[in-house]
Amino acid sequence: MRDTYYITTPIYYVNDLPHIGHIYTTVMADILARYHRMAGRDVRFLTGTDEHGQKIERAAAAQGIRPIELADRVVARYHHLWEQLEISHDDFIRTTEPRHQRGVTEIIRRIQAKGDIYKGEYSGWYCAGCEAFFPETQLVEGRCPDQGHPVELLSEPSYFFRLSAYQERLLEWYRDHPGCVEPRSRYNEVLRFVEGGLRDLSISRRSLSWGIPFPGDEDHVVYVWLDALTNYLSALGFGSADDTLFQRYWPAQLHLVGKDILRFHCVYWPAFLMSAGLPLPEKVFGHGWWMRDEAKMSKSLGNVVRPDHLLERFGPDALRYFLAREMAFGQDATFSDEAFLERYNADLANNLGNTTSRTLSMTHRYLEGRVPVPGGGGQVAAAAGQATAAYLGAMDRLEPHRALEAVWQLLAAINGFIQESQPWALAKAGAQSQDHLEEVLGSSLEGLRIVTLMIAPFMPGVALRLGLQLGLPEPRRELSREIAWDAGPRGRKLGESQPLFPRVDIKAYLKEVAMEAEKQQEVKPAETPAKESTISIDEFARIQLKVGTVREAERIPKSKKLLRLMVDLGEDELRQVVAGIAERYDPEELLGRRIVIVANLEPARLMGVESRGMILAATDADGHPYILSPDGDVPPGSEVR
Ligand code: ME8
Repeated sequence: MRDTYYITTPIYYVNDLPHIGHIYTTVMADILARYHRMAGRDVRFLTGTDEHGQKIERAAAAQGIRPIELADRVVARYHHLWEQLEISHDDFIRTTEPRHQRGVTEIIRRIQAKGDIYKGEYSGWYCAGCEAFFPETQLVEGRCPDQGHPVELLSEPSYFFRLSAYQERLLEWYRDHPGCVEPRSRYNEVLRFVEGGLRDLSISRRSLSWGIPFPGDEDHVVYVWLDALTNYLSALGFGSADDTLFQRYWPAQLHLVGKDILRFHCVYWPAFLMSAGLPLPEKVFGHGWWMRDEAKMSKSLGNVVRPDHLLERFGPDALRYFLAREMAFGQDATFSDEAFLERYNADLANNLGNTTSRTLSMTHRYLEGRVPVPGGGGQVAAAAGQATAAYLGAMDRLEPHRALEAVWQLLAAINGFIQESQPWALAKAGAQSQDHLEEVLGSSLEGLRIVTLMIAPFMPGVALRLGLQLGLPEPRRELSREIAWDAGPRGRKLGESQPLFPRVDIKAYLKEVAMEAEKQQEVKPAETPAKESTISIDEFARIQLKVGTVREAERIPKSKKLLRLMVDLGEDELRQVVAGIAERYDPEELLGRRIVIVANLEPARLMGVESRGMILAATDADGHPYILSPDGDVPPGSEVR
């Protein structure tokens, strides 16, 4: 293995705030980056934001601000979140930075010099949700085949990249490098896709202004995916005067992405690189999706989990652990608060928390905090040997969930050993059992030292605190040496003990969250305006009222009043709105119905579900809602005035 390790996450769109999906990729990349640093490698870990393109331009316009203002706001949230989650990235790239523009200009210059760019006319479908072009034959029921977003017809002059010329070379690359796309099922998908034939790719847009000017023809901007993918190079100084980092770290060892953007990373990206005469990345790993209500959690569907309350209440390490453990790396998983809380109590409070606290407190009590030498270690040493081998193998094979399983097996072995050996009885038995007592506590503590080391990439904060309690110095980036039995410093004393994960009363917690949400949902009576109070036409004009069609409706669990609706607002917008109408309307009767919504209302969370708008309804004297509908067949998205 080369001694540098360059790992990247996708750069995230700034059309909306981050959710669990973005956190997942970034946390997993962080875990791998930390692991490789501990193993002594020269790691470079990059994340960032993707700020150009139609999607961002439209999202900004909908909020009445400039795209860069929207980007600045969302980027600030990303920075804050990565700090809260202890993400240890070395760089954060924004595609609006000059260094990035230089990189994009340089890659296009090289591709052009190779003769792989020509001017033509693009005529076909475009999905703004995926920022991708689709031929008519690929559409599914008139929508984009990847994620079911609406598509729009485009017809404009465009620059094309000769992707078709790279079909054979790509197939060769996949065959010669069977590990270049993982997991295996995704590798097969990519292979099949390319075997099916490649068309040339439109790489410029004329009808869009929010992007990097196309070198040599400023009437066009660079297609957002060519722009975005190049971040992996431009962040290393590619195209800039100083390209030391580029020389040192390119090609990347791992592009970690979600499976939604595999084609861009495994087909377009290597083809661009081949054309530009640059080395290809060693591996693209496409992980699975976090699902909610059996649909992919996504910003455009609005069914996303925002991490705020979990982070606030349980801290970054519990969330990081849950994400890494619950999802088999590469497969899909469902996110639920209940699953989080159960794992928290079982794995963290109980297995990790109790095993450490009982071992530490006995050592304080019976040995005044002195850590005995671990000796041969018997069954704990054997369990540690197995666990560390399994852990290292799993981390190197990109199976972090299996690595955690191995750590928890070791914890179970330590716990079982304590149970069997009964140190409390040995302590009572006095001097003749002293050696045995020291042996038992010594090997349990040594097992815990190894556990601490192995959880460090996953839960850096907890590992640090646990390390202090065990009287350990910080790990020294020599994992393979430190992870061995009896490799800890001799003659040390324990630090002060503190509980790591206080148990949660799950029922009480869920009730508390539900009550808080109900409270938020109670509409505070507006201050009664004075009778003569009027608003100007300009003030009224600020309220965006739109006709929408209800596409999905369902009750929100644990709420009597609330329904979650997905409202089609025309163009490419499907909007999630929570409405307090469940006492009078059944979800089924609302499907297909035209309604009117306040479209530019500040987003709010009701019972933990995000609502981006409000449905207009009249209320009778008993407070029953009556939904307003247009008197005729106006299309969704029509303005109401
Ligand atoms: O696609 N489950 O940005 P994006 C798991 N800008 N991971 C998820 C997820 C989910 N439900 N939802 C999102 C883009 N992700 C482009 C990338 S890269 C050169 C340009 C994660 O903001 C996952 O990593 O839509 C996915 O690939 C990424 O967020 C998409 O983020």
